[in-house]
Amino acid sequence: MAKKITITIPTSTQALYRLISLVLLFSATIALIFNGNKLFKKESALSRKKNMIFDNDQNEIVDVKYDPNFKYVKYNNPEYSGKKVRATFVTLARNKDLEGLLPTIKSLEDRFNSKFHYDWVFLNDDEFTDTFKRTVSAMISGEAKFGVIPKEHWSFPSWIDQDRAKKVREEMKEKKIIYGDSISYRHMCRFESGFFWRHPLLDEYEFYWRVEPDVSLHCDIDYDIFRFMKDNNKKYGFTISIKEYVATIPTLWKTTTEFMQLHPEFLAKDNMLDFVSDDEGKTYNLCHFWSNFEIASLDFWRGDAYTQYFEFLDNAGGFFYERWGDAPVHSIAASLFLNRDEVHHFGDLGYFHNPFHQCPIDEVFRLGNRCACNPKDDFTWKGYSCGTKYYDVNKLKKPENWEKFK
Ligand SMILES: Nc1nc2c(ncn2[C@@H]2O[C@H](COP(=O)(O)OP(=O)(O)OP(=O)(O)O)[C@@H](O)[C@H]2O)c(=O)[nH]1
Ligand SMILES: [Mg+2]
Repeated sequence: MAKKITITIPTSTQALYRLISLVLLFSATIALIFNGNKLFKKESALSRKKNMIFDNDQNEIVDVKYDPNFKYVKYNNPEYSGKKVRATFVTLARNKDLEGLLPTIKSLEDRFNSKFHYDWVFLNDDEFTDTFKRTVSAMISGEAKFGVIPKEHWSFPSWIDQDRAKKVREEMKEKKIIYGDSISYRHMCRFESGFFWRHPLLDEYEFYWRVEPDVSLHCDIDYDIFRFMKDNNKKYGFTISIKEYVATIPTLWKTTTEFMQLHPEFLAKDNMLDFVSDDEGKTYNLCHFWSNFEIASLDFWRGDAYTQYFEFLDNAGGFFYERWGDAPVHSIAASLFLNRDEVHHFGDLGYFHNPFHQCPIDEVFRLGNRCACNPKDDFTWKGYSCGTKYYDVNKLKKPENWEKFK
């Protein structure tokens, strides 16, 4: 008959075991709370890579090595819980621009909007075709809207002397000034300067992002850029700044000065006159934000200062008697009517509009955001850019080693 052995553990030892178990359980819980998220993410990233079979692997499992600097592997889009802003993309285009727009929309959707689903407004001086509407709508994760520009926003105002305007176009053609002989380019510049936000399709929005055909983003944008604008009280955001062709705007500064004398009340207290003038306002240094990219407040254009400024410029006729561009017009207004901290340089997006690139020069940033660009191409710190000036006048810290990218 089997002998029954009874082991009696003293009560004090039982209590000790219980205590040890509790401490172990507690430590494991704490470790999971603080590291679990990271651990699990990394493991699943690794196992996904391990489960992939590559052509030349002969079914071997690849040992994935993570460089300690770049161990962050993106598999999932980050989650966003914040409220969206009333914002939209805006594109002025012709039906023939469709081909140039598709890769652009794809780039912006992949890099940004597929995470946020903002709307996209398309404007045209002609009706968009069904093909245009169908094709772009299929590419956009927000709602795509299409509007026709009213005639009075895209035609010669009554006070323009047609003979004088024609003569200027002929002279500019002789001098080979870019778009100097174009009527439609002038309507485009005047429309972007003074009318795009007056289209009823834009009424419901507070911010916009201007997009042109054939532009692209080089880096992932993992934050809500419109939310950033609103939360930080930014009114105008740009990527590239550059000098204007002086032959297109001979009297723009003189006209601006006349306006400012009539309306000194519109000058912002902490304005950025030092960005657009090197001699305290006597002359224009030609610096402007390259307006093919703009993320800005629609209310800024809707406001009194800009509305009256545009009207003054339009009456002077320089959109037709010269070839004033919307870029210097917007930039001068932003520099004079806004406080400097309301303007923002988006140095983190990576952007291309022929022929210039903006490419973040910081390598860790570039790799972390999957930027597909060469920092040597970055225009920001080059001689013809106004990037250095912008950082200097605003006393902003330039990225490390920026001098190497001059
Ligand atoms: N509907 C319409 N859109 C136009 C017209 N001309 C230009 N645009 C649009 O206006 C914007 C600016 O025109 P662009 O031709 O890109 O002007 P730009 O950027 O100064 O010059 P590029 O260096 O050629 O790009 C783009 O979004 C064009 O699609 C036009 O006649 N009709
Ligand atoms: Mg363009």
